[in-house]
Amino acid sequence: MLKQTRELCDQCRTTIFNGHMVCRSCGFSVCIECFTFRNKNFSSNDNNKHKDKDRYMWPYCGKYDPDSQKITKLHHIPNEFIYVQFIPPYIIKKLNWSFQSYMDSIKNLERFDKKKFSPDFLTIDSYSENIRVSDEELTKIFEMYWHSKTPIVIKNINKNLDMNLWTPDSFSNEFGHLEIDLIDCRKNAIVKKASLKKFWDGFENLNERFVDEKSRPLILKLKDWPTTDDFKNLLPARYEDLMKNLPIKKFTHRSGVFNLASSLPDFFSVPDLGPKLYIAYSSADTPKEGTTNLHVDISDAVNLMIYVGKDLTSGKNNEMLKILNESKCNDEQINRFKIDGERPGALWHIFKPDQADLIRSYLTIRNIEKGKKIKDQTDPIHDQLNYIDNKMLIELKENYNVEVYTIIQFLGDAIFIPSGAPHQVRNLNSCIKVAGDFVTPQGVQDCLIITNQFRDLSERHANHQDKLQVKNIIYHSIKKCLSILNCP
Ligand SMILES: O=C(O)CCC(=O)C(=O)O
Ligand SMILES: [Fe+2]
Ligand SMILES: [Zn+2]
Ligand SMILES: [Zn+2]
Repeated sequence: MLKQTRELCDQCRTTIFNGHMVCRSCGFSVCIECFTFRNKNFSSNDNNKHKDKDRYMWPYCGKYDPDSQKITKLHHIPNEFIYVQFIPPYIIKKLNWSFQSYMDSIKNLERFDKKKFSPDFLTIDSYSENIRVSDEELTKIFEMYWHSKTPIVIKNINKNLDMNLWTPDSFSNEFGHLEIDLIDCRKNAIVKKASLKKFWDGFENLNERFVDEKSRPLILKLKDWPTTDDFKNLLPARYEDLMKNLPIKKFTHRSGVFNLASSLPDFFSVPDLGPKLYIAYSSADTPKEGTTNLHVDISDAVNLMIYVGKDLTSGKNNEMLKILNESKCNDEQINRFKIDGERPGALWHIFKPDQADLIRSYLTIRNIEKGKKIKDQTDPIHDQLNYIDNKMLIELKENYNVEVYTIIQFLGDAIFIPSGAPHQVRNLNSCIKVAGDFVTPQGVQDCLIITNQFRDLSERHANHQDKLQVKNIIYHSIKKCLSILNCP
């Protein structure tokens, strides 16, 4: 394998971990899932109008015909494919044997019940009675709950940050000259090459904002930034400040021992797991629209509220309290605002991964009822086109028994989102958040499930690319563990 690459399936573009099928004639290589699907799929697409693809949407096999000296376009015949592996079979066998023996030796360990829904998420204070709780202590608590797929909030992470680095002014002074694609949250459309200075000018000031055709100030979002650059290279001082303060380091840091992504050897192209900035204006006035629609991320993630802008809720008295009450968040969160005077940044709804299919059914039926056409290779969660408002949340509970974690993210709160958990966000004030992805032993199974779901999305889908390479991560993590445990 070449340095810094990953091997992709020529059909679905998912990373090939090891075994795959290769056409003897043209070298077209497909993953086992694509091959099996093609082999079993009798309901081919007879209306196919794609001239370079066959009825199964596979490219034709370019076979050189020595008689006509032309390349002929033939259908691929599964029988003419050969099975190829990157890793020699005896190594896989040995690893499997070591793994099974080790698992047998620990089989009496207590198993956790993952399915239980605890109605409330867990909030931990990283500054208990004004004393900083050590990361070891926080990690112990985190490890007790993370298998249960419950979101975890750790408060007061901002206490030791160098806040001069994280203000709108500091970003504007350093990066204001750039022109960057932003997102218009109302329309879910891209605003091409917008001035970052103007974006920052409008962050806490409605009069400075870009406006739409009806002269309404736009609700803009800069997401996943820096998009392609490494945060560490573009914003080194902020990276250092963040890494010093990001909790649960053994899991969240790039090199954390329980971040399985750290097991990938150097010769693989490293997946970009962030950190990334999410900076967006408030959507407090639009309760039916989210800052970020319902979606599932590819791995476990942590999102830290690093700056909350001025309250712009039309200057009305108690407007924010009204919004919080309507959100049905719990009393503890209301009191953080009402009594402790903390600054609410964003409203999160997080669902357990095993509720995703019920949510899919609900949204599909609702979209059909609204006259929307359901296209092939789309998905009501992965398409990120739906925001579930309060009325819909009630319908989901009443008709599908789907529960939701409603979380207000205050300044300094780090929210841990379990892999596979559908979630959506509505900013109640303009916010600067920073988020990082990581792969935990407790969450890796859901990463695999999501990777397979992304594989089924159309090629044009933003989520289609398998950037995480979770199968490689699993293989190399097991290998590393067994060698540390000194298993034969
Ligand atoms: O803050 C947002 O708008 C989205 C954040 C999010 O989805 C995440 O961090 O995974
Ligand atoms: Fe997310
Ligand atoms: Zn494939
Ligand atoms: Zn071929």
